Amino acid sequence: MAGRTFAIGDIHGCRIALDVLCDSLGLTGQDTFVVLGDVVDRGPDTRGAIDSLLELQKSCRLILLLGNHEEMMLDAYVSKVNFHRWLMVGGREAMDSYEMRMENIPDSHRAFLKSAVDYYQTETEIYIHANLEPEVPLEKQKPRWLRWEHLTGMEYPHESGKRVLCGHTQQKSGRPLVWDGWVCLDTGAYRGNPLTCLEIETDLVYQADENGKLYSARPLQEIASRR
Ligand SMILES: [Mn+2]
Repeated sequence: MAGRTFAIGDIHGCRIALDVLCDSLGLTGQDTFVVLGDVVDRGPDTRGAIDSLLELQKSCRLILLLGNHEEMMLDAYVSKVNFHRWLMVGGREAMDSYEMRMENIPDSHRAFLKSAVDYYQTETEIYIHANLEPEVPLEKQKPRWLRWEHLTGMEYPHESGKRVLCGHTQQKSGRPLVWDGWVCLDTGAYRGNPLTCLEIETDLVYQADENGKLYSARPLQEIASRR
């Protein structure tokens, strides 16, 4: 049996939703699980979310993209100014899960964040955290676009013709946003919305929330909001 491919939107410390979702998927060594970035910050349990992904890494092929929040967390090691800036934009909640001490962050967690990549692609899809310039080849994209630039929902399809999967631009509706050549899977899990995962081969959407509720799988075209 050929493996499945999943992309999951911004987790932001929602460990319970992540665990419920992943348990329901039954991932195996054949499957690829693409984490679109922003695993850390804002939500209740950054430490737990990273632990869960480290565990998941043992049972499937896990690809972690670098989100702007992972970037800020790694930069927090570099200077006090960075550290305090990060605390104000969600880092405080992350640090709470480590009892507010950088020394409590396990080396394995830091190494995991450092292993994150800028993008991932297949024959048919491109996976990024935030956004990209549609006319620029993936290899030449600027880090600022890939990690920080918000979507307008009116971007053109990428020049490669591949479908772009991304997170970062929070969909307060709790539904993925879809338009020509694009899918955004950041559904704002940390603010009470469901966490969203898409199975690429079937376009089925899987969702769970931080209360532990698992939603039934639904076709992307049914559940998505559109531009
Ligand atoms: Mn982000």
